Amino acid sequence: MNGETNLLTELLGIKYPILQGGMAWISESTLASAVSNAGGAGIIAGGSAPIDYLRGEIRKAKELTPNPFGVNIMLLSPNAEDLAQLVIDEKVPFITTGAGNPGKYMEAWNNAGIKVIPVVPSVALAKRMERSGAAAVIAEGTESGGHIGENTTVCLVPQVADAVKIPVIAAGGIADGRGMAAAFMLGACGVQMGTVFLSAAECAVHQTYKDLVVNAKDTDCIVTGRFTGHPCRSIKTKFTRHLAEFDNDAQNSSPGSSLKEFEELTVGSLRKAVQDGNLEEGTFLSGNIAGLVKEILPAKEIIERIIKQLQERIRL
Ligand code: TUI
Repeated sequence: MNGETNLLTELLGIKYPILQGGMAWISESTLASAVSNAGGAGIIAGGSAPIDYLRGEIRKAKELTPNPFGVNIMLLSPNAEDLAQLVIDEKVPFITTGAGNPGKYMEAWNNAGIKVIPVVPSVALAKRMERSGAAAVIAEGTESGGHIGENTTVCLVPQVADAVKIPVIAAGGIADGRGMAAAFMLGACGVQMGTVFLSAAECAVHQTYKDLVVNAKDTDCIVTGRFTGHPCRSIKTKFTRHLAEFDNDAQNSSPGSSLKEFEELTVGSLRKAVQDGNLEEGTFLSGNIAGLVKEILPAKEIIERIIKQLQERIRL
């Protein structure tokens, strides 16, 4: 490998082994096509969006880039089943999955020739996914934004890399060429990055969201919702500090009583952040690496800077 092409670039037909995280409400056709046009793998996030909207986004991206792009399927979403079929109908070349085990869809996707790349928070799930026919796995450390597992990137990636033969992509806490070089040292052959692409000029989140990311420092993220079983990392605000109190309260009282209140507070909170920049009721999902992200740049420039930094450090 010369620092650029490798197993993963060959698998996906991309120039650089960089995947853009499929971020619900955020990763749509404009961002995904900008990343794919820049030589990375752009990804449209299904989230819980209506299927007709997603079909439109996939078709728009096909117009905006001649290069491959993928779709992320968030398995907790009520639309997961329909989206699983949509990616087959639209002949999407590769998909990533998150927030669950995609086992029940694997056969249909493999039969359709779709390359499946599940996010795995553990070695056990990585092995199961390899057995089910995954083309690669994304070992995502707890440094990530949004829904997170427990293990860190630096611990998880080498263990997954030792456990499977398929390509391993590192995610969580990576936003520059140093992080990417470190991921290679840990045994990954590519990276997935979400937070740094929140700062892309083509990323359509509210300006308030971008400002929070580029002004964040190292200690500005917080995890909420551990007591629900679906912990989420976001930027610290008055609202998310309040949400974090539920975790402490749940230890001292019956979690059931506070679950309903928590759900009422958080329903729609990502949309309120992304579309409205609502600091009072929005959840601004972000990875712990936000402190490293300092400016708004076109996706092409983000990727080229990262590859330049990478090449200054490693030649494999
Ligand atoms: O999925 C993500 N990040 C997300 S999804 C999301 S929307 C959401 N909002 C509130 C609660 C839950 C989701 C926001 N951010 N990242 C990929 C990811 N997947 N992280 C962790 C996992 C994961 C967890 C458990 C993958 C598989 C898994 O399997 C458990 C099992 O069934 O074996």
